[in-house]
Amino acid sequence: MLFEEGSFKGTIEDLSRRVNLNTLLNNQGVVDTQRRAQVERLFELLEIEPVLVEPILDWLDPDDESRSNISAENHDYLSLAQPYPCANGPLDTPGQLTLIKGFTSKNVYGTDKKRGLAELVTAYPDESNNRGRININTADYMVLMSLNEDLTESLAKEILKYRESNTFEAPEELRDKFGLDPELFNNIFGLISVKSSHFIVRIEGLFRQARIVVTAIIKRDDKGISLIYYKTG
Ligand SMILES: [Ca+2]
Repeated sequence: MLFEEGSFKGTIEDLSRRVNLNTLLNNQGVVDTQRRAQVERLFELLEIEPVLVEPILDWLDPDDESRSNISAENHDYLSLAQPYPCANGPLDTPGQLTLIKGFTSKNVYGTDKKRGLAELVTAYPDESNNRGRININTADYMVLMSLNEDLTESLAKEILKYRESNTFEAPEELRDKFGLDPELFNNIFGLISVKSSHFIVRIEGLFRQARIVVTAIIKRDDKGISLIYYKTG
């Protein structure tokens, strides 16, 4: 959009098209094995070692006991040349992955040739009722494939094609429209939804020589829209 001496442009992205890494631990703090398997598949698709899910689990969990040599906890991060504490709690943004052992700007943000993890994961939604469910109407094809090893690339691409002119009104339509094996559908049923509640909004404004970028996370529910995270810079 243009106005005198300046302009702004913005994008909005649904976060239920991504995998919520905070759901690797369930509400009781126990590893959710189904979500762990999903994240490991996503890592494989991105050519990231699946075992790197372990340092994420240790970053999230409240204790200070490393799961393995591959992982790390507070004492490891505090021993670095530039030390910082382990969060021992949920991620706020995918960018925080670069703080976790085994993650670099390359595997988090990608390269010219390869996609990075940050664009496919999120820290939202955090509510227990729809926690981390993937919206099959908007999910990235790699995220669709991460739902189950039997959800193939060709099926994911068929789903994307179907979405060009259709909207899933219920998760069951995925089974019915694509003749999904009932066992496959039952395995992914708990991971999917047809709704989204959280969105990331990015606005870039230019005025004369100045540039400002605003990133915000907004939540939409029965009560309307609320702002839950905001950053400028
Ligand atoms: Ca920990």
